[in-house]
Amino acid sequence: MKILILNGPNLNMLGLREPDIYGSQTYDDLVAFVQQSAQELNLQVDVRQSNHEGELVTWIQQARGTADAIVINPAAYTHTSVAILDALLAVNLPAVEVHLSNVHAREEFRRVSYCAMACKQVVAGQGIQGYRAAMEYLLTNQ
Ligand code: CA2
Repeated sequence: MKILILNGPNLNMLGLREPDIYGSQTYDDLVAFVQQSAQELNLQVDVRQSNHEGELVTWIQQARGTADAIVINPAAYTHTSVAILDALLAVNLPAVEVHLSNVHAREEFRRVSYCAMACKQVVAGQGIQGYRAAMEYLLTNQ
């Protein structure tokens, strides 16, 4: 099983600020953890990060025919992007949304997710472990 793992804006800044909310691990640590987990679960992963909404949309479109599922942390675009929602609906691949923090217990605007409308599951508040939980979910719900 091939999973495209997408990360949205500012996640490349992980570990540099707000460790109380997002943890002290860096984006490189996140990638290493995801790759290690994928190896253990016998999955193939392609892990990417972009600060640009259109680039994320293009990568989702390209997943059609090249990936079996998508794990996405759309970061701030979670709460604003109909374009990412539409791309996920268009490719119609099983998708899981991940958030490092518990978005349900933060500001009101973080409780709204457009992307979740196209996802089978939302994992929030588990830090980088949430990416592994999302991969496990997709493995057992193919
Ligand atoms: O909890 C999550 O994973 C979020 O997707 C992270 C986004 C935030 O906008 C979402 O509401 C929840 C923010 C990612 C930026 O992360 C930072 C990293 C270092 C310093 C500041 C922000």
